[in-house]
Amino acid sequence: MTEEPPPVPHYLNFVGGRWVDGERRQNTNPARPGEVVGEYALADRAVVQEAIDAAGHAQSGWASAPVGQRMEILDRIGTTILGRVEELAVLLSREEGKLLGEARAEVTRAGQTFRYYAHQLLQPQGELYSSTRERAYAEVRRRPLGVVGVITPWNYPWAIPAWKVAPALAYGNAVVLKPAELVTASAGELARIIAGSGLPPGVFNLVFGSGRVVGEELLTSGGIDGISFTGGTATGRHVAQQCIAYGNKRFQLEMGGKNPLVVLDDADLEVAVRCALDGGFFSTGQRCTASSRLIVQTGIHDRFVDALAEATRALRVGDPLDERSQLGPVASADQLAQNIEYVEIGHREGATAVAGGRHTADEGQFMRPTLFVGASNDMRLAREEIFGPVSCVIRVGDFDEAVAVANDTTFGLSSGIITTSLSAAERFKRLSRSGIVTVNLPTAGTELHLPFGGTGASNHGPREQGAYARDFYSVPVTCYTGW
Ligand code: TXE
Repeated sequence: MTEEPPPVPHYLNFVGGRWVDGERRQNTNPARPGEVVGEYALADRAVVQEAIDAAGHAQSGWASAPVGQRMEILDRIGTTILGRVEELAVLLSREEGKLLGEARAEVTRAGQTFRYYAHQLLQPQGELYSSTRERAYAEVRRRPLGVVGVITPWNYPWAIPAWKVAPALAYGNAVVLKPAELVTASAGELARIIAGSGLPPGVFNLVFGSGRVVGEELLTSGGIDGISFTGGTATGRHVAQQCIAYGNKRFQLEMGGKNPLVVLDDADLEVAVRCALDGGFFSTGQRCTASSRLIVQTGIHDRFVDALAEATRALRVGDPLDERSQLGPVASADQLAQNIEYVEIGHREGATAVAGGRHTADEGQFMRPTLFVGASNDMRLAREEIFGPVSCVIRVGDFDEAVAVANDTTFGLSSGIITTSLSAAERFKRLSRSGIVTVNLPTAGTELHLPFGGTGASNHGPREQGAYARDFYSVPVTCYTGW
């Protein structure tokens, strides 16, 4: 049995079914610096190891629990989240700066994800084959991966942990979750809900702390069988190296993007502007699927730039809890500094800001969305992930040039095209090198039942979400049977 969690706003580590205290840190509201959202307890290396050991002890019992019980628990977690959307969305908004509407959608998605994986357990779990030998057959079964370390970023504190933890639990694994330090209240609430779901102690564990201490312990511990990571590309590369060096762990990496949105001459201008605005600036540009490169054909270029610049300037930046706001604050001071630096780089590289531009001190942690024109694809502005509300327009002559520029990136997460030509849309789906392709829709905005992931520097390992998630969280076992 688990103990009662402490009252809000103190969030503790959850280890082997117990709440474990540690050195306390505070978590503040990016929209109102100084307002404390919650306090969380840091785990040290010993606590992390305790969590890994607890997971190791609990995993096989959980894997052999009746499917009905596993379904019921996952369903209960999802239903509890869905019953508390409003309250959890306000907390998420205060903690990360997300607009309340976006926060509601995200928390809802997390609840639905747990329920989705509850029902995935009723899908076929293997395949039956004939054998080339006489009086024999073969089957491919699935065995859980084991103990999974889940390392998550700050930009989707509910959706990303949910789409990793839910399939991990569904397929019989035990989990140690390490969330980003900016969003510990959301993770703490998720842990409380899981703690009250009837999940056996040790199957799910939560440890708070830095990547350098807590994350590193997960990467190097012999008790971890696999790591599922979402975050920056440089960190992802390090995760890969450590996983190989320490026990050849399985790893799955979802990293950055520099996603192109192509606008052809035949595009519906209104659709193009709506998609560029959403993909580039909504969620303050803090989405790995954000479209920060707008690749626009000459014939529509000037009309598109004029309309988009006007729409960008009209966006209301403000308190994320105010339903009239369209853009909230930047999630952290570090991220804001990075965004400001990239705007300066854009100016230095010779691009022209037609909306937004230089940041002023009185704007606090809020930033006006910035649209650059006259960019070329070799500028840093067009090559490096900014992760803020900064887009740049690159002018191209025709479809072939647009595709070449779109594909000229080390990343490959998402790409989009705005066109009324069925033929152009079809050719783009075939020629784009990214893992997600959209037509007349923003490059951001994925659905939980479909695979999510990229190519190149955006991804390593099997896809996340949907039925594809099973490929990471389980190991195929080929069985031959003679009779
Ligand atoms: O990410 P980090 P940060 C990109 C975006 C952003 C940049 C940095 O460009 O500006 O990354 O953001 C943990 N061992 N994205 O600093 O550091 C860390 O504690 C183990 C894109 O937030 O990659 C956190 O839990 N773990 C991205 C997680 O890794 C370590 C979303 C991600 O942190 C670790 C977020 C280590 N040595 C940022 N170091 C997306 N693709 O959506 C850090 N971590």
